[in-house]
Amino acid sequence: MTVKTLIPILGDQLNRTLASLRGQTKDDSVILMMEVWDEATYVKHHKQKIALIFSAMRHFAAEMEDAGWSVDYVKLDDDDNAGSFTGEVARAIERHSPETVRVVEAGEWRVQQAIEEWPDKFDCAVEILPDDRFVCSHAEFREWAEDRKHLTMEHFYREMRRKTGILMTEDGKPEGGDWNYDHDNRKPPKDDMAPPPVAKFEPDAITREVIELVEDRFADHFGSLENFRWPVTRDAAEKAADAFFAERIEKFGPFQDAMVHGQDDMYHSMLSTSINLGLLDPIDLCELAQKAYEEGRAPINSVEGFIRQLIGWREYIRGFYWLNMPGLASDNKLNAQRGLPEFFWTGETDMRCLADCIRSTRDNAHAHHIQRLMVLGNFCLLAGIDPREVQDWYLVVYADAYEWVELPNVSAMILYADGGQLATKPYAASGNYINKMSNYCKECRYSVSKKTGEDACPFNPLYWHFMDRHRDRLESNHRVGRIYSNWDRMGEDKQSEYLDSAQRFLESLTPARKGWARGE
Ligand code: FAD
Ligand code: DLZ
Ligand code: SF4
Repeated sequence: MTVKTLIPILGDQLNRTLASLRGQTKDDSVILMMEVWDEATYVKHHKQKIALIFSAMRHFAAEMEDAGWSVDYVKLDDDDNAGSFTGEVARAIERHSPETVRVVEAGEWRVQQAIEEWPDKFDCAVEILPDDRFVCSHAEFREWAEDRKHLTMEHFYREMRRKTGILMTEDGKPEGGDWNYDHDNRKPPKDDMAPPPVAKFEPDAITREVIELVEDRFADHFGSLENFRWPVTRDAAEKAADAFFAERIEKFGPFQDAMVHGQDDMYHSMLSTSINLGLLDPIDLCELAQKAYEEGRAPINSVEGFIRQLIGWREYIRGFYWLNMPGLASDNKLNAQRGLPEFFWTGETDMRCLADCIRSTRDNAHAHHIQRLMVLGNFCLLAGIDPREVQDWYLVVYADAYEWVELPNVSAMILYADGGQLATKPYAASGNYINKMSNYCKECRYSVSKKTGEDACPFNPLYWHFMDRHRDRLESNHRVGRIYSNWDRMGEDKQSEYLDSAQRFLESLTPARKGWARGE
C-alpha cells in the first residue's frame, strides 16, 4: 500500500477521535504505536503504571485493527527497537515512506521538545496538532492568565462552566444558585463507613503477558503487580464509570476529604488512569454526573464537586503547567533541600497515616487526593524536602502520573515551590487536621494530642518549625499572617521545645538512596 500519512499515537493518546485520526482514510494511513525504553525508564515508573500503559496500548492497537486501520505496533523487545519516539518514527518513515507524519502534541514538555525537532530531522512533512481532548487550549489559558496577579482556580472554573454549559441554567446562572458547594462537603469519616467496592478487572491474556514482561524487564522498579485490576480498554473504563455513577457519586462530595485506614478508594471515582490514557472523555463524565443530579440520584454538592475536579482543577493544572514550563520543574522558592526519606519507598515508618498512604501507593499505584495532598504532601512541605526529589517520587509511584498533571500538583500545590502563584497559601497543617479527617491517629504510636517530645505526633512540631523558618515570606500573607500572633504568644521556652522536637525528628530521618527513582 502507498502510505500517505503516518500517524504516531503516544501511550496517553488512546482515543479513536484523536485529532490526528480525524479526516484520514484507512487505506492510505498507518498508525504507529511504540513501546520504547526511554519512556519506560526516564523515571523508574511503578510496575503497575508500565503494565497499564503497555496493556492499554496493545488493546487499543487491536481495537483499531479490528476497525480497519493498519497499525504498525513496535513492542519493547522487538529487534532493533530504537528505544525512543524519535528513533522509532525515523525507522517507521524508512519502512513506509509517508508523505506526512501527523501527530498530536505531547502532554509532557520533555516529549514535545523532541517532537518539535521532527520537521528538521525528517525528510517528509510533519504536522503537529493541538490536543483538543481538553476544554481549554494553551492560548486560551495564557489569555486568561495574562495580567492576573493570582491565578485563582475558582475564577477559571467559572469560565469553564460558562464555556461548556455544564451545570448551568438556561439563563446563564450556576445550577442551584451557587458555583461551589464545598460548604456541604469536607465531612469526616464515619466509624462504620463501608463504601461499595470499586469496579476491578481481572487481567486478560494481553495484560498477563505484559505483566510478565514488566516483572522480567523492570524487576527493580517500585511497586507490586499483584493487585493489578485497572481498566485497560474503553469498554472496561466505561463500565467502571457506570459503576461509579450508579453506586458512589452520591457520597463523593461529603466524603471527598475523608480517610479511613485500609479503605483505599473511599468514594472516589478511580477514573484518573482511564481519563489520562484517553479511554474516557472528561466532558462525557461531567454529563453523566449532571444526569445523576437531574435524575435525583446524587446531590448537587457531590455532582458539582466532581465536575469541578474535571473541568476546574484538571484543566487549570494543565494550563498552569504549559504556562510555567520549563521553569516550574526547577522552582524552589522555599529553598527546600532535604533528601526524601527512605520510608517513602519502603513504607517503614511509625507514622500510621504515612505508612497507610505509602502501602496503598505500593500495592495499588494509587492514593486518593487528600492522602496525596494532606498526608504525603503536607509532610514533604513541612519537612522541607527538595522539590525535585518529591516530583520524581510522585511521577514514579502513581499509575495516573504524567508530568503535566503531577508537576503543578507537587511543585505548586503541595510544596509552594512556585512562591504562591497557584495556591494563595501553603497547605500546611498539624496533626489536628489528619486526626479530624481520618481514623489514623487512634492507633498510631505517636500521640496527636502531644505537641512536643518523643511521643508527640511529628506533624505538630514540624508545623511550627515550618512556620517559623518561613516567617519572612509568610507573615505578610493575609491568610497566614495572624498565625504568628499565636506563635509569639507561646513565649521562647515553648517555641524552643517545638523547634527542638522538630529538629530531632528531622535529624532522625534516613535519606533515600538515589536509585529508587532514576538510574542506579
Ligand atoms: P476523583 O477524586 O474521583 O476525582 C475525579 C477526577 O478529577 C480525577 O480522576 C482527576 O482526573 C481529576 N482531578 C482531581 N483533582 C485533580 C487535580 N488536583 N489535578 C488534576 N486532576 C484532578 N492526578 C493525576 O491524574 N495524575 C497525577 O500525577 C496526579 N498527581 C497528584 C499529585 C499531588 C501532590 C496531588 C495533591 C494530586 C495529584 N493528582 C494527580 C490529582 C488527584 O489526586 C488524582 O487525580 C486523583 O486522586 C485520582 O483519583 P480519582 O480518579 O479517584 O479522582
Ligand atoms: C509513561 C509511558 C511509558 C511508561 N511507556 C510508554 C511507551 O513505551 N510508549 C508510549 O507511547 N508511551 C509511553 N508512556 C507514556 C508517554 O510517556 C506519554 O505519552 C508522554 O509522556 C506524553 O508526553
Ligand atoms: Fe499521623 Fe500524627 Fe496521626 Fe500518627 S498521630 S497518624 S503521625 S497525624
